Amino acid sequence: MTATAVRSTARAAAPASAHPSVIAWVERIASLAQPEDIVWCDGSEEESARLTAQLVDAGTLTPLDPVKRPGSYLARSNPDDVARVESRTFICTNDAADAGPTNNWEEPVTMRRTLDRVMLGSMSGRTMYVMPFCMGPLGGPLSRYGVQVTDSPYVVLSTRTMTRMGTAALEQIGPDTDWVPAVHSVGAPLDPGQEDVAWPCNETKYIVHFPESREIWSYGSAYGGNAILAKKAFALRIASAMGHNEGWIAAHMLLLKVTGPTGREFHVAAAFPSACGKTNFAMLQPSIPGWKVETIGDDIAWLAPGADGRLRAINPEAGFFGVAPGTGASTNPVAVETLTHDVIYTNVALTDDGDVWWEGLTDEVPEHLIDWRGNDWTPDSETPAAHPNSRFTVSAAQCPTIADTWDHPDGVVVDAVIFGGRRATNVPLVSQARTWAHGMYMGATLASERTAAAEGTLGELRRDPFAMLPFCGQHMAEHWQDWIDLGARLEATGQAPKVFQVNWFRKGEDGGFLWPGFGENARVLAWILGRVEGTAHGSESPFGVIPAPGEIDFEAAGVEPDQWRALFATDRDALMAEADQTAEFLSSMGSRVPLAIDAEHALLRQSLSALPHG
Ligand code: OXD
Ligand code: MN
Repeated sequence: MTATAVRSTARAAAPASAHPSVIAWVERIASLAQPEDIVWCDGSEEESARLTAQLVDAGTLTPLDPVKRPGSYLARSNPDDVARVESRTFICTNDAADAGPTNNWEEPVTMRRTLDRVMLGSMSGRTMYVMPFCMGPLGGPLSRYGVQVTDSPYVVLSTRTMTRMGTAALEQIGPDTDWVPAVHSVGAPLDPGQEDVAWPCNETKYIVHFPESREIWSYGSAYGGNAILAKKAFALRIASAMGHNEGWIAAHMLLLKVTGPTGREFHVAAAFPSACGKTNFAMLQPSIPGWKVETIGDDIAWLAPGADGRLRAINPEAGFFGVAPGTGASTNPVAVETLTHDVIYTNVALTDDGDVWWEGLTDEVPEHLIDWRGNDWTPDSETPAAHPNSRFTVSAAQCPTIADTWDHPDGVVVDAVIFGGRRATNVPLVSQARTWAHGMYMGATLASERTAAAEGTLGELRRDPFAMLPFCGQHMAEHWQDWIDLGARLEATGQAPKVFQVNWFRKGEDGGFLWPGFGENARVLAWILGRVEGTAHGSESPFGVIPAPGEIDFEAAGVEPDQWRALFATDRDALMAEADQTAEFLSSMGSRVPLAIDAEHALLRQSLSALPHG
């Protein structure tokens, strides 16, 4: 098509409800990417069925057994397109200093030139789909809008599950609506007559964010966060910059609702780095009678003070894009039940009877599988059957523990904020921050050990402040300041949530985990809520307030008294060594580190120096 023809196609196909600003943008991108055709997505069942059939024909999706996994499909990606590519993810602020030390920065004008070059004709021979979407409940005060164009029907199906996508979202975009434009191309134009491949993509990849103009451009990948731009690119990176200007926070956090034995309801927001069990915690099945946990979100929360001065949160997403390996009946039975129907699986293994399998789904390993690359696999094979980053894409509404409040437009009131990493040493099972600033110090210094540490020494720490390291679209230290400012607003009305740190992963001398985790984490959650309610007294420690003797029945969780003590042990030398590493980390964040964080670090050092030697 000529550029003029492309433009007029974009306009002709636009629904009557499309705002002129959206149409003009679609025309502009169409004349750059030069697709064969343009389809405005309505988000309907019929559209989804049509695209699914098309993807089955193209070999991108394999239907699973309709009795074992009704409505479900398996996709196998190109083996070089299997994960988010952080090295190709850019934050293009006008001033490099505003992207901060943790992001790849590139000068916006140069980057725009590069994008124009790679996007020129990048969709030729393909259909460009226009997907209006809403993050958060439609019309909600905390919700925000976006429009993504993509040349991947697989990305359309994924976005339909992960967001409120289609006509209803488009109708919300009026003259005064700020909406985020997101351009996505797999970067694989087709010549006339050229046969397509099952998973088109390009070796060259760009995942680019312009936080100041609130734009996203993605080229070369169809996988997950690289391509479902509503998720990490919008709901975390662009949203962190939006929140900075508008007084709210985009957080890499799960949200859950807990009901205690008295019937009192609480809501909890928890930040754990990627692959530290957010989905498992969000779907927790408490081991203690009388407690119920319901799910609101498993990955992202948007947080803002409500009109009543209390902290409110929404899950901006509508689905779960979860890691399959490690999800099984013993680790997350709720996820296993959620995944029984209407799921798109990507890069898991296929069983001989047309079902899916991945490491950790069952204790028993099937005798024969087709692995994620499409090859025969047996238990003797040297590579995993499912890719370690294989995924399921499923609607949140079909989770059996989804809370009735999960899509409440005003969000839920957050009673407790939790930070947690994967730490073999030093960090106790649970502690409560003394103050909001102390809690923010816990968030800012969050880390996971890269290697299992030997007893008494400290493994190399991968810092992941607020679990946002790959997802912060602003200067990291400014993100910390936003949290501190949020606390000041909440404290002004005396209604700030309590802040806690947890660590399910501390190891004993024998290298084994000291705490069983999973359903037993409910005991920790119950203590946290006891602190919120004022029924748990706790005791002072250098880490903050920890459970007083008798406040957590650890023996019922199968933990011996000496293991329990080890979960809270303070090794002065190891803690001092960590404090030195933390000082280096804080100075690597530059001059924008909030004074309150530096002050907390000094306080920690003071309390460590009071610890007995040896
Ligand atoms: C995710 C991640 O996919 O954090 O949620 O990487
Ligand atoms: Mn995540």
